[in-house]
Amino acid sequence: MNMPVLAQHTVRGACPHDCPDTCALKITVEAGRVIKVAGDPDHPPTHGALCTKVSRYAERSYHPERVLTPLKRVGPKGLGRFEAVSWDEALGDIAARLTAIAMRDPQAIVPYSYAGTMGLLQGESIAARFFNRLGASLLDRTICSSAGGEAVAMTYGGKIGMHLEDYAQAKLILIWGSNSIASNLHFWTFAQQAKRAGAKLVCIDPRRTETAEKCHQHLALLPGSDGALALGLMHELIRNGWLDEDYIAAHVDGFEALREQALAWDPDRVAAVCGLSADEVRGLARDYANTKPAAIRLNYGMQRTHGGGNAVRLIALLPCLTGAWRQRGGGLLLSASGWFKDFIDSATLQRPDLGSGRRPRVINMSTIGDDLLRPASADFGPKIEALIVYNSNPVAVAPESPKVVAGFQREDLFTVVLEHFLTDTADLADYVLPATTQLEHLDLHASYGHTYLLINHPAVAPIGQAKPNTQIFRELAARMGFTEPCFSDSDEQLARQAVPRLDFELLSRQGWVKLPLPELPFANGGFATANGRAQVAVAGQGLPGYVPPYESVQSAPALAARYPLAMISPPARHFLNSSFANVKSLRSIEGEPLVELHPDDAAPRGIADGAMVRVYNDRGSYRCKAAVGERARQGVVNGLGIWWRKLGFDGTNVNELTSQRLTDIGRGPTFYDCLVEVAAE
Ligand SMILES: Nc1nc2c(c(=O)[nH]1)N[C@H]1C(S)=C(S)[C@@H](COP(=O)(O)OP(=O)(O)OC[C@H]3O[C@@H](n4cnc5c(=O)[nH]c(N)nc54)[C@H](O)[C@@H]3O)O[C@H]1N2
Ligand SMILES: Nc1nc2c(c(=O)[nH]1)N[C@H]1C(S)=C(S)[C@@H](COP(=O)(O)OP(=O)(O)OC[C@H]3O[C@@H](n4cnc5c(=O)[nH]c(N)nc54)[C@H](O)[C@@H]3O)O[C@H]1N2
Ligand SMILES: [Mo]
Repeated sequence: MNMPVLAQHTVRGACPHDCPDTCALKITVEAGRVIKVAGDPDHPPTHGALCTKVSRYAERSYHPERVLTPLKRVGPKGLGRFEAVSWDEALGDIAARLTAIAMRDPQAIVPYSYAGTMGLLQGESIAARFFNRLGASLLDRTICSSAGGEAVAMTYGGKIGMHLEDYAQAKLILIWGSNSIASNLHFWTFAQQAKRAGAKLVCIDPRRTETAEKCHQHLALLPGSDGALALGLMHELIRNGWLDEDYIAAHVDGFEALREQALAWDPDRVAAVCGLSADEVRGLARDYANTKPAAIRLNYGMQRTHGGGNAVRLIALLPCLTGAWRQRGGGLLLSASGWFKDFIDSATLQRPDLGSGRRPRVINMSTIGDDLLRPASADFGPKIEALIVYNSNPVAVAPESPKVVAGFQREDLFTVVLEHFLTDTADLADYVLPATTQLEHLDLHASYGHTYLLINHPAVAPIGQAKPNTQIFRELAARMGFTEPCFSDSDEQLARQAVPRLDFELLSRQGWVKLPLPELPFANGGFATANGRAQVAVAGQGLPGYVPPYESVQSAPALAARYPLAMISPPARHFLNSSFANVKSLRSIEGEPLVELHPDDAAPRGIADGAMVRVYNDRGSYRCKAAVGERARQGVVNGLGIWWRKLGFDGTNVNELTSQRLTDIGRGPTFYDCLVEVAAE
């Protein structure tokens, strides 16, 4: 059909970003160019609204600095100097280098990817097939959510919980470890509905975020003390006879042993550990026990400390102890992603069987700094000789960047980065391969904050010479001589393979389908554990308890004598991790890299609002501006993330200071478990 040149049409899309909201998009195209990206008014969670970042998605895709041809490094590593080369030359050379390494040991090749796009296709489909077939090291994808994710799965049997829409029915909502307005905006809409209908909103967060300001109450606890607070709430539930003994008897395994331990956590002890008052602890327990329905929106911000996993196990038990699950609008949500498990055929997408029985070693993405610097050994296996990075910017986002940078700078490391932009990571690559953005490729999206599956139709043809990740790995597979037919599956075929149980035609036409799930998931028990009951104790882990931070004034007094301030580094509202840091209009809203300090911490250090400061500890040092005010509580500083290093004042960002120590459960990073000192310049 001949379309008139200026005719507009709309395409159904999905936001690809790492965010619980996974919005349905309506993309307007005119003359082969996207002119508008809007939220789909018919998709209930999106409700026609987008965040500031994604409403500017076209600005990101048509950004003048997009990488649009394959690039090959010229000159020494790290100068970020490249020349354009053909796809043919780039893929031929990469295949030759990888083949030579694989002949010695394919485990010396490591994939490094995360959720730059959360798409099922442009994430781990052909890429996973490629690395499985190759026998490369496996990647343990822990950088965000594995502590809390594994903890909630130990308790409920999966990463499952309340339906997003039901928060509108709650009479009390605890927003726990989440800056919802910044990072879960479409949840906030439902919380606002509840608030208008009389619900009380309580925010539990060390930082006075924009969300905390809009709640009725803000409990600014010390980072990493959430497990103690949960034990204090249990203490009060037990002492005051507020337990739902019938629900516990019918649907919870093993509470008796924890009952004893919780009785040791009276409000005074809890208050001292959490930096709250005993009345705040008592009041929270009273509200939680006596308001029905009571909902908890737990988010990943509270599990980035040593005891993050145990804290999630304790908090996840609370709605089981009060029977909050019985009512619509009661319960808890950390992640909804487990609901998708039965509807997505990941074995077909990723083909672990292509490894033909080999069991490659596993590299934890959260310790990539140390691992790149490790020599070969019996324990570790071969030295890492090649890294293939896609959907991630590890040089900016991984902890303890001085080591990450030193690793990426190794002249004997061969690094390929599939990217849209010359990020901090791409700057250290041997080859940068231009990837398409969400406007240019097909994909499917599950969500970790709601229960709809979405499709993203390509709106326009690939820009420049960019190719979808799937296509790049297809072509690389062919160059490596991988002849299995699964390497020829098209994106359309992959999409159909991915969701065999859903109505693909409806999905394609409407843009989204709601999963068929029980309305009140655990009103009568029915958890996803082996016996259907919520689990208090878990084999190998025992009972949950309070695990103090590695680095805090209470748990590490000698370290705290030198570095007395606890630093957290939560996301800046107008960036998405490190994505969008290079979109000028968004960067200008964020201003400059900064650290927030309480006036009582700033004054003795002679730090004025707006002054340049140095934030430092034994791992590194980071220059930024001080924002003195009430966003920070006393004793805690907030270094908002995650700036690109090269856009910072001295070519560093906040991860210069964070450590590679791992969480108690899930082998996750402890970004918010970090003592520092701040000095005026
Ligand atoms: N605008 C925006 N949206 C985002 C992101 C982004 O970078 N920008 N990131 C996305 C990603 S990757 C994720 S994983 C999700 C979830 O994203 P999260 O990283 O969980 O982000 P936040 O909701 O900001 O939650 C962090 C909150 O936890 C608080 N916090 C820090 N330490 C503690 C603690 O020890 N205890 C408690 N109770 N609170 C603590 C912080 O002050 C902050 O307000 O959001 C996604 N959405
Ligand atoms: N200090 C500190 N560090 C943190 C956090 C924190 O709170 N504090 N948060 C942590 C968390 S929760 C997370 S999830 C991680 C996130 O870390 P990452 O997953 O690395 O996230 P981004 O920084 O957004 O980088 C994603 C990159 O993928 C690219 N990309 C997007 N779509 C595509 C595509 O289709 N193809 C290709 N090839 N590339 C694409 C983007 O351009 C971007 O550069 O960071 C962690 N780091
Ligand atoms: Mo994340």
